Amino acid sequence: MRLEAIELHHVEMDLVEPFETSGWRETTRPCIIIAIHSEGLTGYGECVAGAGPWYSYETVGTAWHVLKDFCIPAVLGQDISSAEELQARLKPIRGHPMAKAGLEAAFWDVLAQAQNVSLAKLLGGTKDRIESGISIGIQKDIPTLLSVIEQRRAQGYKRIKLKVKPGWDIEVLRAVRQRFSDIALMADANAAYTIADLPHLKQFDKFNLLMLEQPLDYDDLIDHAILQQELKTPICLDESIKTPEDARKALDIGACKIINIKPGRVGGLLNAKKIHDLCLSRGVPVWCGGMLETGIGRAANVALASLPGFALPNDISASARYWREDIIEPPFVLERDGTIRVPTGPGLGVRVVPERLERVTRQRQLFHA
Ligand code: OSB
Ligand code: MG
Repeated sequence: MRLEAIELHHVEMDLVEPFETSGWRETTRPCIIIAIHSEGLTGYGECVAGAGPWYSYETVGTAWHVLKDFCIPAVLGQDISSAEELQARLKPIRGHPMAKAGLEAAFWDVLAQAQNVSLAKLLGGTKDRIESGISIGIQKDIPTLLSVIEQRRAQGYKRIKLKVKPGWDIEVLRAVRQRFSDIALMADANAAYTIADLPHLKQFDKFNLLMLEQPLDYDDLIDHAILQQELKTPICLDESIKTPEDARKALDIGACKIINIKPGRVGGLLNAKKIHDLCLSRGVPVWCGGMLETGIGRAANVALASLPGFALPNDISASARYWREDIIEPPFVLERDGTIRVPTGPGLGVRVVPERLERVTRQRQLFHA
């Protein structure tokens, strides 16, 4: 497929409610929507780099720069027939996985459309619906959190993930378990602890958690392996797994028992699939994480999560959990059984609504071959 034109949209959308983690708080979500025009088709991808370098070093600003000055020149006007080929062209560019992943996602969409298959099918997906979980940010107090959980459970979310940090952890989990003794519950620390907190972290074992996500530093594997030895609760790594090689090393040294796969964090859907394949071959469960995506990124995540190794509920919630109005149609909705349907139409299988994309676009740039 000849990549005739590529367009970048710097988008900003207001979240329906603020989202707070151990390290940052977001009220509006920026992202870059990438459109690839090829052979009369348009493919869309989302770059999930955020407003600041809080989750990882990438930001909308660094991703825009790297896309404009390096990634796009490496592929524009080229005839590229597979994601492997696209990845090879981007290989000289070190790091910047979110920038690369957004571009690769747009390519996957256009490739699937050209073959008249859904992205899920092209990736090797086997499920027609995916398990939907919800990630609940840090709240102002415990009563507020309990009512948020109550409301989300009533909506049908089958797995609840709580953001934790020192001072918002043991007491919170105890209160949640007292009120909801049997819900599927997990915690995500976004790297808020160190190995010196080991005695404190051992207390997490009392709450029957599905897993504890990324307790230690964002690039650590070694201390996680030490911690996992001492914890009954399975550790799930998010930030620390940036490549398929990281995943292999983490599993080899016992740094985690579960991996959260985010295409943006690992440099694209192809690498995401490689991590999935590795974990499936080793009997390690994976699930798809989220970065508060618009419907474009969400559609790609849903397609990915339809692969057989995605054995645990995903951080893929309904569009309404994030946006008053998504930029795609139809929006993703939660089915009564706590799942989200995998679109079956060609490519992403959802329609990007041009007026809505226009309305949330702050800046755009078109690159012609
Ligand atoms: O650590 O998983 C995370 C959102 C933004 C950045 C990092 C994370 C998250 C979430 C929300 O937990 C996942 C979602 O619903 O998109
Ligand atoms: Mg996380």
